[in-house]
Amino acid sequence: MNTYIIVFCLHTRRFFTTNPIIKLMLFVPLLVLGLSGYSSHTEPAPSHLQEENDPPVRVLFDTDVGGDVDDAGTLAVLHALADHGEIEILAIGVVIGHEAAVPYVHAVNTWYGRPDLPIGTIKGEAPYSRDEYMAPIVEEFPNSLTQEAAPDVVKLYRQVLATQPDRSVTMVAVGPATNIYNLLNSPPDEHSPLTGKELMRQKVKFYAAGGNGNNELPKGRCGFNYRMDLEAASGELELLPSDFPTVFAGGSGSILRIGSAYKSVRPDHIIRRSYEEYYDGTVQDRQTWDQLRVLYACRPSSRSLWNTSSPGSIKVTMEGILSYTAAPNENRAWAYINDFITMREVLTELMVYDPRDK
Ligand SMILES: [Ca+2]
Repeated sequence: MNTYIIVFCLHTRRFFTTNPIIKLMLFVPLLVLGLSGYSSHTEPAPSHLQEENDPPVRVLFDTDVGGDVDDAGTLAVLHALADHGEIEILAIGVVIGHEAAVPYVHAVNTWYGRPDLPIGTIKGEAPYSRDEYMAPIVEEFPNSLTQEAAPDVVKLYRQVLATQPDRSVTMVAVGPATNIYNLLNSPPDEHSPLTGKELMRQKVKFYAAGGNGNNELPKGRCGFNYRMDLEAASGELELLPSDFPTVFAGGSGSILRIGSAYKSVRPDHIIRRSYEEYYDGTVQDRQTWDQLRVLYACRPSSRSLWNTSSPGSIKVTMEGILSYTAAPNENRAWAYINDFITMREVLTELMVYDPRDK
């Protein structure tokens, strides 16, 4: 039943956004879906995921900004959480190959008052390169960091991790797994005598993974992010230490679409402008895979809005099939929203936040 509803929603996307009767018909089952707890496989966040972080949560954020506009909406969420004192953004890494990505992230950081926030970028072969909205924003808003001038992302991550307290860093990947896989495989360097895997084991307290974009765990096709670099996706799941939780919290983003709320903010809001460029001039709702990954990772108190699976093993094949196996001693889980109404309110407030209203 639940699977049927989700498949129906995905295959009627056009009607979902334009036809009010269809919208109502779909909303009611979604509400029931949420209130019913979604699935017998899941439960409110297990005890090891219910702990409150002492704010601010220290965050490393890895993005394929430019491919899809949910990354832009997620940068808005990050900066809002930082302005609320809930998180400290340690650094942002770019995993996409487009030359506008670093200047775009720098423009966003600058607009939110964080021009000095470290930005790293992939220097080798990128999983893909695309710009669906960034170039006009880079033209319109101040920025001064180029792709060439930005440091290598793995070097930057190693440098940042090495200087943080043990078990203190929350990592969030909202794009292909390439940068994280390269970090796991990185050798000792001037920043740390540890390998990347050892460094993550020592420093990371939580990892929000970028997979399950198709909303198909506990078993099914992986989403766009993992598909863009299956070797890295499979590799990260082989290498990630089980010392810290790895949670796939973005799946419900296929269903929860937000973005039209930008119509109510000032015309020069940088993320509103990004959504306008993505949709050829008028903001529209867009899926929220990446915002969900960040919120689950960065605001532990929000985890009651998801049902989280019991601990288990999660793997992906080279054919792109994700699968979960319950296992008490493994430290991976997937999570789906159980309260869509509240989640929409929470994410919308963070996305439309304007630092000029501080
Ligand atoms: Ca993304």
